[in-house]
Amino acid sequence: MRIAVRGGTVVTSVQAVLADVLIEDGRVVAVVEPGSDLSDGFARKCDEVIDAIGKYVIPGGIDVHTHLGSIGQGSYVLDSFATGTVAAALGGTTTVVDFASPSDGQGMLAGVDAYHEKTAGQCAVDYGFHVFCVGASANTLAEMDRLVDEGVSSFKMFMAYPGSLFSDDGEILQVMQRSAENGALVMMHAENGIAIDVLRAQAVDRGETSPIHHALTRPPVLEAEAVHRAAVFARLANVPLYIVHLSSAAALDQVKEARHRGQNVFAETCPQYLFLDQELLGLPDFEGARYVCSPPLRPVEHQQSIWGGLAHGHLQVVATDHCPFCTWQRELGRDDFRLIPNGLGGIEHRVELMYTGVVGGHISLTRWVDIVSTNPARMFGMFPRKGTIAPGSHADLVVFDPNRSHVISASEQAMNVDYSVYEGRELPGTVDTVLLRGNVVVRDHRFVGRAGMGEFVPRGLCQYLF
Ligand code: DUC
Ligand code: ZN
Ligand code: ZN
Repeated sequence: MRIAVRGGTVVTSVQAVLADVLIEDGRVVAVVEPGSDLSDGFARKCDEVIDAIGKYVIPGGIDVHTHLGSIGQGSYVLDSFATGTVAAALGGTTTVVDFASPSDGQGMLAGVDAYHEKTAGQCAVDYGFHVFCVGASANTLAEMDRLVDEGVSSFKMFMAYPGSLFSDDGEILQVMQRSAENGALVMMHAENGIAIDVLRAQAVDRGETSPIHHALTRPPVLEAEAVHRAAVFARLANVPLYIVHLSSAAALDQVKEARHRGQNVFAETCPQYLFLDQELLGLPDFEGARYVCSPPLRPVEHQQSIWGGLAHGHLQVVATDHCPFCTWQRELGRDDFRLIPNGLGGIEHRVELMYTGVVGGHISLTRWVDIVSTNPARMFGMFPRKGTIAPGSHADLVVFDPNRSHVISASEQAMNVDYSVYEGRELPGTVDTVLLRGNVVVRDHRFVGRAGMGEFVPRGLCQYLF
């Protein structure tokens, strides 16, 4: 199968150039001057020529933080691998890395096996796994080694949620020490869960049970403290550290400090921390419950700092933490915000939302590609198979129309959730065509792929060290 994508501006993390992309058997074979003899000759013997004139051609988006079909928090995510990966494709994301979450008492290896079963034949885009790592038993540490060998090379730990996913300081240090040996990357949910639980109980005792108290009892200082503590352990163990879903200016300052010390401390943020703010949790009639996620949405002034962090390289990745719950599921916490299942949906809009940052002057075109595709690929051991457009790389491509705007509406979304936290927001550009390893999966904004086209991506070690 030979395809040529012709006449577009090819944007990678380093440059934007007018070029034709020539594809054979799922891989990029050449990126050449438009109209060159090579391009013309290839096009004459092609199965398909895609016209990208006036459009950007970027590497397929990589969303390294999703929770498709996950079970927990008294409810379950209705957006499954089948539905969520179609939404991903429509939004220009061709690879997701989801969290295999072992059920109670199940080891990490068994948890990953269960996720292989759950995803088999389901996914419309390529997919990999991280694993939730709770505690540091001898078995857990041994399983880590095995999983790294199997291409599952990153482990999420929680400084929040005492009594369930929480690991204590000693356990975190031990897992980091093991990662110094096996090369795994520790991903940290950095919030001080012990202190947060005290604040939550005190709030409920005072009768403060509505959704806004979810945010007020998880203040930025407890995120910043946890980032600092995790960075100290990473320094002791001499390993890199990846902070997930960074939400606040104070937490960002801690990342910057660690990086100034010379540490490989990295962080991702999510579109919700750039486009939504804490006031939404105060909406009347329990509508605020729709915006509950952890860490919580922050007061609007944090957004400027987070954009700055992305622009200046202190933050490296934008992922969605896609974990949507329907309105009826939020009802679980009508009388007590602690019972509202938390997480927001966004897998369908990340690439287009972040392009808003280019139009708004927050980030450059190449930085956009960097944070939605190239850095995630490098951070999680997929580069240069993924995350770039170069000879030999997977032909995961997005043709993006910067001149066609559209408005987000739940009535048109593919994500399996009954509302959109971005309802009514205008996006200045639109994903037009998407290729997954050389197969057209989105054409004219319509999904034309199929479940099962997505393949498991065994990943190597983090390639992002400086
Ligand atoms: N952390 C996540 O990464 N996702 C959902 C909830 C949470 O605490
Ligand atoms: Zn988390
Ligand atoms: Zn998450």
